[in-house]
Amino acid sequence: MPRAYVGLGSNVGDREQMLWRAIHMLAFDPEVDVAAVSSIRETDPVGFVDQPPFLNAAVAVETELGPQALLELLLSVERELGRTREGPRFGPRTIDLDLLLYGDEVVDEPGLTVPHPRLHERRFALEPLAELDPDLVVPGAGPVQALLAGLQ
Ligand code: PH2
Ligand code: MG
Ligand code: MG
Repeated sequence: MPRAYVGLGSNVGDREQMLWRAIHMLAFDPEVDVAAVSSIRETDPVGFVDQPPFLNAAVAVETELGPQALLELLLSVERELGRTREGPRFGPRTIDLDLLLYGDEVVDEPGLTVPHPRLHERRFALEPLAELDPDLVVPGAGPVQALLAGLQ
């Protein structure tokens, strides 16, 4: 079954509860198996720096849902957890679920780019991935370990 990796982030409200609620909602979906959950780490905000620190994690999921259907599920979980799209780009959010990797597939469609276009430059996303699978390779970018080693 295809294995995908989802990055989770929260920096508004009860951050840890948000992450766990999202993970439980994914696990509850009949078409998704949550195969592994990384540890949760606190990270400094990247991109839009004047905002509270994030909690970040990643999960490995096995699913017969294709990349678009999996994205729809992630967006619906975000909505159910009260995520709104107001505020600045990269700004504060109760919950963010990003499709980081979908097997070794490369997807470039309106609304969906896989691997996630900023994954290779984001320690907060690469570290939990490397924890889940140290041998992961990001299609088009290289081994996750090498990407981490290249960040200053
Ligand atoms: N998400 C962003 C922007 N900046 N910084 C950290 N540390 N963690 C995030 O999850 C994050 C961010 C946009 O999705
Ligand atoms: Mg994000
Ligand atoms: Mg997102």
